[in-house]
Amino acid sequence: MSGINYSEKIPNNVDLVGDRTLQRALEHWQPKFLDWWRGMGPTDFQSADVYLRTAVSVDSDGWAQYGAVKMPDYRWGIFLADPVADRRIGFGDQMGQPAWQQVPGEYRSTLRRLIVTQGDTEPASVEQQRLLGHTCPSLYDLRNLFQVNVEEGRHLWAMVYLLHAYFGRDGREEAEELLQRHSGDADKPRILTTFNEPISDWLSFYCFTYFTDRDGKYQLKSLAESAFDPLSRTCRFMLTEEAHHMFVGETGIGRVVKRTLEVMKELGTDDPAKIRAAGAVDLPLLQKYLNFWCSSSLDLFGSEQSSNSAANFANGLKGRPDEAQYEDHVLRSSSFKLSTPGGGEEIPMLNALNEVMRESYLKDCEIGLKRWNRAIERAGHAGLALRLPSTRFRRSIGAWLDQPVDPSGKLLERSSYEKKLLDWIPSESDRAFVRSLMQRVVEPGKMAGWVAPPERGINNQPVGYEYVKLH
Ligand code: BYC
Repeated sequence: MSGINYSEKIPNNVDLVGDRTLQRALEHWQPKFLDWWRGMGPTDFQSADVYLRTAVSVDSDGWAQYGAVKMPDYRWGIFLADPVADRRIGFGDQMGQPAWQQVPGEYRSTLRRLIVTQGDTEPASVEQQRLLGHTCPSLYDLRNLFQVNVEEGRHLWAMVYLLHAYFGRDGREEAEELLQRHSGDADKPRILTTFNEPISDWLSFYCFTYFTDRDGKYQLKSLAESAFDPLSRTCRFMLTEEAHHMFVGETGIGRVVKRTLEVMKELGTDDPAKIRAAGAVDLPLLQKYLNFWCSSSLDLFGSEQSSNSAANFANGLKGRPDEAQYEDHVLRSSSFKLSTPGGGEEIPMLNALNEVMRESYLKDCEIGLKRWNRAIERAGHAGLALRLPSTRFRRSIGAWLDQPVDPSGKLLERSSYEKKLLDWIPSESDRAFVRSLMQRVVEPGKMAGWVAPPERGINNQPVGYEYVKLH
């Protein structure tokens, strides 16, 4: 089961040939996906040879094969993790009953909505990043961008497979619409706000892969717990691909910090103006980017109090990430202390699951911060340590929506909040400065001046390997 059949038009490990109707429907969608990729995917690099990894099996070890591929020839396909024998529902009111191999009628529209929302983010991120290749800081980074992009394309395939295989005509229509909405489109935007924010510079790309892909990790982990077994299996394999995206974010920001510290040492100053004049990203500017992307990604967990999340959990559709780590899997008798602008409030735990998930997400976000701050402290600049903004800061959804709160979580007078906001998130001139740094570097082994080289290359290749051959 683990092996992937690459001899078919659509590589898969779900025995697609055994279901001719489904195969035909997906083969009908395939050229539309390729048209979308050519029109909305990375611009101008379609004929480049990119050193990409491709899944060869869904085993946890050794699933990837590396080689030069032109992106439109990437073998996008359908890969589900192996089934778990006699898998049972692990949470909610139906806990202990057999997992579902088909969609129960009563949950059909909710499950479809969850799958469509997940699916919508995947092509959205490719669209957000489509121009980045033109300003890549190195061939190593360019290759990582394209790896992330083709895998987001594959994640779209994963959701489209579920829609086609389990949701009939409605599912096929939703699959079409996934290619028709576009990031930032005034008439047909992507569903979740963060996926309509432009990513026009590499600092934003590193922050997006650090914070927003990590939301992906948490959402996929919670869907991997689902009683709907095909969803669980597809999310389990998607998570193995997702790990690289967060690696790109964490090491990317780490390399920016490293380079900035080198420049500070060379100049003997921490004066942001001098650091900028030397072509590097001062740490307060990086902090603004972290504030922007972290707060935007926090919204992706939904409201603190959510009857949707309560119903999804109780019905077995969506669990908590790593559900097995908890003792109580039903949550009918526990409560959660929620902090709101009006003070504290005790609410049923079932209704607080978005917040529970947001809290564990933030803990995970701290890991990179600790690493970057160690480097900052070692360089003797502990006072410039980076921080995560409070979950109350700049929220567009939930209890803290539109509240005048500073990044430390303190409520301010609205007028002073408005005056200070651009001290906390990038201003237009900050963004213009970052854009000015974005000069394309494509000589093998060369690196832009604002980011340090990575510690090692991809798949044991040297850092100076020609990861993308531009023709
Ligand atoms: N923007 O009860 P509420 C990834 C809507 S990232 C706009 O507060 P709920 C990736 C919500 O849909 C992971 N609308 O929240 C990363 C609902 O509308 P309806 C993506 C929002 O439902 C990088 C209403 O507000 N996966 O994979 O508990 C690159 C009330 O909702 C937002 C998923 O998100 C928002 N931020 O949870 C590539 C998993 N937040 O239904 C990929 C699937 C909420 O009343 N989605 N709303 O019309 C879900 O589990 C849930 O839909 C959400 C919201 C977590 C998003």
